[in-house]
Amino acid sequence: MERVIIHVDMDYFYAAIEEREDPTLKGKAVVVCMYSNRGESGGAVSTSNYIARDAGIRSAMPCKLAKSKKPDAVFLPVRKAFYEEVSASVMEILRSNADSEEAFEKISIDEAFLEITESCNCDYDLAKEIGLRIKEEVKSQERITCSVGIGPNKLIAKMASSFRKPDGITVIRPEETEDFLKPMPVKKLWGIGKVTEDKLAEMGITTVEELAAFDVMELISVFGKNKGMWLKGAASGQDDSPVKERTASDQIGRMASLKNDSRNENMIFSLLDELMDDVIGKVKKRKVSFRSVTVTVIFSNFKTSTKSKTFNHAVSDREILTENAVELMKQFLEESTINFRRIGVRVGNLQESTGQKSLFDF
Ligand code: TTP
Ligand code: CA
Repeated sequence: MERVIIHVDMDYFYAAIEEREDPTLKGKAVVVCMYSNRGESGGAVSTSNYIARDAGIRSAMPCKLAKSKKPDAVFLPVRKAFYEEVSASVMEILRSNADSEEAFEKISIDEAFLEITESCNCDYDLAKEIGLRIKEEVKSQERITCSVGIGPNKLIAKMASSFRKPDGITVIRPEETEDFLKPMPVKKLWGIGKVTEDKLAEMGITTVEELAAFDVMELISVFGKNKGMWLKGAASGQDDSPVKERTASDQIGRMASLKNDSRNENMIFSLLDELMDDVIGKVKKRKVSFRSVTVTVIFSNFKTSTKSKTFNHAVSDREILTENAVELMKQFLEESTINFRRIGVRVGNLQESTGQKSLFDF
């Protein structure tokens, strides 16, 4: 059956979030570093923005080497928990654009597939409009950019999204897949790692076109039945794997900036209320219940802090969300003296809601 799949990949994700949080970083090279227990000298680059990449900085490179390539770059430590929150908000935007709640598959902190076969009725012009709408929603709600790939299956969609980056959109119609894939080096085929690439090179295969033309029996003799057949199919753009959520356990979250940095309780609690409306709406729509509530505050000095509460039972009531989120937010207000810049609320440890007890059963 004909399908239309979108793959979304956020651009320079961790560094883009840091840029968004601190406008003074605009125009500068930004490198996000994972520091080891040996301190700042032992870290590796997690990611960097495109200005830093122009200077030759790459993920996994020692931070020291990155520094020597671009001494005036801004080096920042990884804030994983915070990026997870932004990811949860982005994923909710993406999920809401899929054919159904289930036609969605997050594959990493900043990438997901969604099926839009029904929404676009297999019309690729309409599919492109949906892709552009997703980009717009992510940009306006989260103030970061993403790259979108659209194609007849996950393999093509995934490869299309990395075709134009950053802030790109690439649509590959079924009749275009062959021409799209042909000139690519085999290592670009999603699923081919370094070992396979080297083995193929030994066999004289370096482009997808060469792989597609290769005798399948010979591929099977080298790689075994499953992999051999997969290689042959992938090289001609075939992929039947469904878009399917891998883990039910997930989180639903929203974050937003205050109109201006402030400790004004009315302003903070009314924004928190809006965010909770949004979160609980999504909880109901996904028919899930949750076992934890987390509140995040980003202060005017860009420090991020989170507080969580976990329950014995899964719940889905707005009352419980409100009660706990408000309490956590009050703790933040009591403990801190600095203005708040951005706040977020998230529910986690999700479970299917069917047959779930409500607040009033306890
Ligand atoms: P990627 O999607 O591979 O990279 P990216 O989003 O930074 O850049 P782009 O997609 O525009 O090329 O990875 C997503 C995030 O995962 C990235 O922002 C940081 C993290 N990451 C690491 O921590 N270490 C790594 O080696 C890589 C590749 C990514
Ligand atoms: Ca990315």
